[in-house]
Amino acid sequence: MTAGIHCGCLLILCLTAIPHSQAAQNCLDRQHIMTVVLQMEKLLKGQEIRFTEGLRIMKTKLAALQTSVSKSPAAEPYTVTCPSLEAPQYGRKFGSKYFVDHEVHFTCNPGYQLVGPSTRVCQENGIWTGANPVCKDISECSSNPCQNGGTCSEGVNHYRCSCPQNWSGSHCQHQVLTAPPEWSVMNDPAFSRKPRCAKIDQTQHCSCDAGFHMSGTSDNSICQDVNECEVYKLDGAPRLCMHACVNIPGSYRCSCPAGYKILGDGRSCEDIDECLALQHNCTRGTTCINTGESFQCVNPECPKAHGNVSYVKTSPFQCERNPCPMDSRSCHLAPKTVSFHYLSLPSNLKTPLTLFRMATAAAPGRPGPDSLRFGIVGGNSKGQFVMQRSDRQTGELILVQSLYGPQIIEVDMDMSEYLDRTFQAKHVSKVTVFVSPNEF
Ligand SMILES: [Ca+2]
Ligand SMILES: [Ca+2]
Repeated sequence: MTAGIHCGCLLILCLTAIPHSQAAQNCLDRQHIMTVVLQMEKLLKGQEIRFTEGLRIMKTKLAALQTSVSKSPAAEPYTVTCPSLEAPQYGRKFGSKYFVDHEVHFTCNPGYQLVGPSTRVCQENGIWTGANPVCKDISECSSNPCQNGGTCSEGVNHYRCSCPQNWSGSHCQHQVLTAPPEWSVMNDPAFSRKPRCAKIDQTQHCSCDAGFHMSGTSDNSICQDVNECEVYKLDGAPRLCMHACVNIPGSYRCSCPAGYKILGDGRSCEDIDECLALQHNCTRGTTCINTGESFQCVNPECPKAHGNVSYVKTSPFQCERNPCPMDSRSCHLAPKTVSFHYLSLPSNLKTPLTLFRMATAAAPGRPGPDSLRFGIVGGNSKGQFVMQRSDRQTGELILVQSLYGPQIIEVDMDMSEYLDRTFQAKHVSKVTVFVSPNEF
């Protein structure tokens, strides 16, 4: 269009530039101008055609543009979206809008672990941030929780260690023989030792001295004293000590009560015979009697004289009646001899048990009695003893109930002699039983 206007102006200039007076002068000049005008007209015509063609093309393009615009969904503005996302296998997806700046979140089912981003954001370019996450089975064993060669087995939300021989615990952390038992001495440094450890084939091997057992974990083991006294208190175990057991680090020892000594076997107790060892303080005139735990100083007295009956001491443990007047029956019926006997017994003896025998003997030159009668005639016993005849000339004092010390029991026995059914004489034995509090 601009070219056309430019050409029109050029034509007018040409025409006005020619004066009328000179036109007549030269017909050739006129001819020349006409040629130019024709050429100009031709040029203009060409310009017009091209201009018209350009307009037509432009109109067509505008019409096509108008058609395309009118056919598109003009109601909604143009928006960018991201492609839809799927929930991961064994997991869930939260969020269903896929426009710019919207977020989608991901989680996994129990027992599974999310690998990848938990959130993806739709970007302006229609692409999600990050990559799609996946839910992976949580490997409980991945941290190698089983120690000492244990085998880890996966479960849902847990694992289990299968321990090799001699190891136990949820992580195979205890040596089977050394898991701390109830009777181990804990929390006392004097009863603990460090184990001796050595590495063999990448594995730590530790051991304890005799009398100690290992406890704790394999990484942090300690040797604890075995309380032998407690171990042997368990049912069915042999008794370790006759009396008391004293636990010591790495071992034990037996102790005995005062008045007893320990024997060579290290466990048995024996009463100290203070009388034999001259460890007593009995005064002159008294006699030392050894008892369990201690001793007694005794000086038995003869029965007091009454009426025409009187006694004389013929030995430290024997009294004899003085001769009776011929006509005194009561004197003849009184015990002819009174003897004293002392027994030391432990507690809880098994019964029945014969403790004492009483016998008669024929004196030289005169016949012995042909019949004997025995009985318990005094003392403080309460049915624990019986007296019975064991043979023609002997009676026995039998313990029929267990005794428990400390206590002193006196039993007075008598033995009556008969000849031809006629009473001859009576003898009394006074037995004093010292019962020790111990059963040994
Ligand atoms: Ca011990
Ligand atoms: Ca003693």
